[in-house]
Amino acid sequence: MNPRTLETTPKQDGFRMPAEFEPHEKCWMLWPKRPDNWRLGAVPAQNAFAATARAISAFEPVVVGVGQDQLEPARQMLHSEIEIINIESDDAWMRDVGPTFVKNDAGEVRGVAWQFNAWGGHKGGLYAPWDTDEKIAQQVLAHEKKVRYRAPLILEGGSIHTDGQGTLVTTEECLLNPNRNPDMSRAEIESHLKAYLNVETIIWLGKGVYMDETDGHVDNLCCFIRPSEVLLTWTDDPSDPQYSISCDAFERLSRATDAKGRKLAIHKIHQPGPLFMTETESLGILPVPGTAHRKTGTRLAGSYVNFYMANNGIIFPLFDDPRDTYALEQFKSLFPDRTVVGVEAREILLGGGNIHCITQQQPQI
Ligand code: KQY
Repeated sequence: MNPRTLETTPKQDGFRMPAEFEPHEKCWMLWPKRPDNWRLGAVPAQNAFAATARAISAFEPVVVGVGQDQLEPARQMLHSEIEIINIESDDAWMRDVGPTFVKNDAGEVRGVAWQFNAWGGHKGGLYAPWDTDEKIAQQVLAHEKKVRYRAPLILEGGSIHTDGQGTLVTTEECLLNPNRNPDMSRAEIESHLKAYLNVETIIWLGKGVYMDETDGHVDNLCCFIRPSEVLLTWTDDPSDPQYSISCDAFERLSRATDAKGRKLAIHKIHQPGPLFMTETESLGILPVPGTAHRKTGTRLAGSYVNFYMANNGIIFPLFDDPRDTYALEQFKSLFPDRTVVGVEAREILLGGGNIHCITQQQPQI
């Protein structure tokens, strides 16, 4: 059954996108399976997804959408507390293909369904077709009996972060990329963000993390951790291509004021690595024409910023890297009221994203 679709916008109806650090009803995920993106038939990735779901489920309910042919293995691998529902998908990035939830002051929750073209369609996108992914937001909303807004632009949830108080941060590399909405100007894109997320101030960063195949999703680079405070991925190494990207983001954030007129406190978190795909890893991925091929030695877009803020918890990626220990300590000091849990996430990174990309929070009513 399709969710009821409105012709109005969330702004017109008094709905806004809450920040991720606000209370959640539950967390949504999908189940990975495609062998041309995940090595060894996706089994190592499935283990990492299951560990992520388990870690989040200690703080809030988790629902995982699983394709019909994977229902049995997923049931075996996912902890019994995790709800499984049948949702078919092209891949497993709920952040990008799921709805963005919006909420009003009375506590009603609705969903925005964006258009999706697999991160660039036929101009640099990562796979085709993507029509099964396109239908996921409406299935989630139908399951939750939530009303839907259908936004008139291509956008992935990983390309935006909000403070829930009228400010949004995004990147030019992604949102202004001609492979998303080539006929829209920056002003038109801003006007859709304002209408569908009910924000007033948009902070434009330049590029996303070096070699990020999403064309620079902000969720790998920078996020709000509370109102007027952001966390930015960083490197101290001026010879690393990430250095100038992070310096530019730092300068833009330093100049910015949020929707309430506040300056931002900017916390830097040092990136892991740099990390690269090994030969063993790349050989485990099935090469298929039409799908982005992953080669040995490719630099991976590893970042601790790609973490999930659960109710009273922080679930962050571990990379088997010396920086993991510093990241853990930093998360603990940034979030003294939350329990910080690391999850081994290299297998998720090998698929092109991380913990934030595979999750989508549904706000509490
Ligand atoms: O950054 C994200 N939100 C998603 C990453 C998707 C990678 C697809 N291979």
